[in-house]
Amino acid sequence: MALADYEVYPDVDNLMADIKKYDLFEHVVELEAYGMTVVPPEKMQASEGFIERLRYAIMKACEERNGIELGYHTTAKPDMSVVGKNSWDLLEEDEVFVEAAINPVNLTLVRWLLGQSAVFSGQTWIIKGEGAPGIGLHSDSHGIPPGAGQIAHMCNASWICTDYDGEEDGPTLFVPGSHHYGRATLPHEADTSSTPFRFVPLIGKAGSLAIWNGATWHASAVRSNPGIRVTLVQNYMRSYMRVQHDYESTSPQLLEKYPELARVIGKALYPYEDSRNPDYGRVGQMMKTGTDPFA
Ligand SMILES: O=C(O)CCC(=O)C(=O)O
Ligand SMILES: [Fe+2]
Repeated sequence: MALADYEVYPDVDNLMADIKKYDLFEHVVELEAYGMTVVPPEKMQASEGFIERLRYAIMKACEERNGIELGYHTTAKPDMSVVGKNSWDLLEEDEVFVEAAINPVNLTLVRWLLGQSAVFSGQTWIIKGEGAPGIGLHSDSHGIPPGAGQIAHMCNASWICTDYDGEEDGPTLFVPGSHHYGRATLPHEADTSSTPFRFVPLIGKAGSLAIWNGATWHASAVRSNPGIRVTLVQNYMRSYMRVQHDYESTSPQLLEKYPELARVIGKALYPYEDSRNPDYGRVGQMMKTGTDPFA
């Protein structure tokens, strides 16, 4: 008999069932030990053509919002001072962004890290052309002081929309195990050309999901290959964090169509809807998050 079969710890039993169903045990172990994992496309339960639709929607949003033409992703030569602008708040741009946010494999791993009350915090694209520079080592767990490293407080679940076959593609770089340090990098640790910390590149085919504990130190490599790297970055947080984007005003039609979205934007959590009167349903849900890291 498996421990989950006793059904005495529902917040974990439900996760165990999904981890088993989606064959994610190795990824959970990697998240615990290394602080990051890459789930290949064939495990992602995405609909046919999902990653092509997502890549297209990102490129279209970038073109429309920034008044540029990117062309095809294998040959695009974007002006790097323009493509990174206006890149947040994508959810209502196209329903493919909702699919990305509530993908069941994605949410299983997000909830493994942040508990059942994990809240969606924001989505942004990364479009990176030939010659684009890398960035230095950092933690995404902004606002978490040293001393609070026992659990994940936020996570980054990024959809890889173009192949990352090697460092020439300009991928993210990770310091395995650095989430255990429980602090952000200091300025003299951040430069990848001089840091004493060893790092590994994120390698994965388009359609993979790279997910990391927000405290895992990461950077990115220079892109030397032609064409563009396209990524959808998604951040999720515990309910006590300050989210990057307040999704409270998401269209009611969208929330009705996607109940999982209503849950993950924190419809059952603070803040109160009526600012003068407490909403006791929300109080109860928030109090429950204080009982267990998986709640
Ligand atoms: O992959 C990259 O270019 C770095 C991205 C990054 O730091 C992030 O998404 O938090
Ligand atoms: Fe980051």
